[in-house]
Amino acid sequence: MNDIHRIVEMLDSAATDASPVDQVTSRMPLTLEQAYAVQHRLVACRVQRGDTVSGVKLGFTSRAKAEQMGVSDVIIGSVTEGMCFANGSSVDPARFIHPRVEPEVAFRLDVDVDPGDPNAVPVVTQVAPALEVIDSRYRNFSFTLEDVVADNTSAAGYVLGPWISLEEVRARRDLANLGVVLEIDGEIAETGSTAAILGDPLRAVAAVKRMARAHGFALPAGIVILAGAATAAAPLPVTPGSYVEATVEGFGRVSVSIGGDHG
Ligand code: 0L1
Ligand code: MG
Repeated sequence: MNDIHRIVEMLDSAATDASPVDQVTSRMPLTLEQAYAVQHRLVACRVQRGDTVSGVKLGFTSRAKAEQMGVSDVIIGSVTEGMCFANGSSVDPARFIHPRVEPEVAFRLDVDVDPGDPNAVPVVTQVAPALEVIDSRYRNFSFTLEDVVADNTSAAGYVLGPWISLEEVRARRDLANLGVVLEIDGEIAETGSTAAILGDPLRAVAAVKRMARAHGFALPAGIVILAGAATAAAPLPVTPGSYVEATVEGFGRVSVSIGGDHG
């Protein structure tokens, strides 16, 4: 069994058992290329169990988070149908280790895009408010850039609000300067602006194509693009009945409540 295979098994079990592990790079070096190879294999494990890739996500899209990590570029990961919770539905926190939630903007890719084709344009015409649940499989959320890439960029769940026409939004508002509020149990947990997402969330679409080309991701029509967080992530409450809601100014709300047996 080679090292990559062992890392994939470790991170896959950590996610399925909701049990944290030590960061990979504390025991062995990992290049960025190897980290993406681990990530692709982890996602393949999910697909083998019957899940389907439903989209891609970017991380480190805010300057503050990139600086905190000492990185100058975004990272890319995959999200699956099994990670998608319906808007307003209830999620069992027992499936996570130490979940955090962040308000995001999502796009839907309208056309198949060959990331290697310089003329291929990633067209998006629909936009939605979104919540992303991140849950590092590493103890204490402690990782290097390579660790977090290997761990599929901490992807653990997402919720999409109503899709609306991008054209309609842009006719009325500046997509790059919309207020975003994250509320937990009716209290404001975080506030920010869509400007925190690469200066303009639409830049995420081009960044996804560039990252997909660099790191071997497919971009079929219909996938979701989670553009990145508009505020810092907040701990996802684990008390049943808790309620998390994000509002993106001018285009709606998205929410999830906490269910399950945990108190
Ligand atoms: O989606 C994100 O912005 C998270 C990227 C990974 C870093 C983290 O887990 O905080
Ligand atoms: Mg995110």
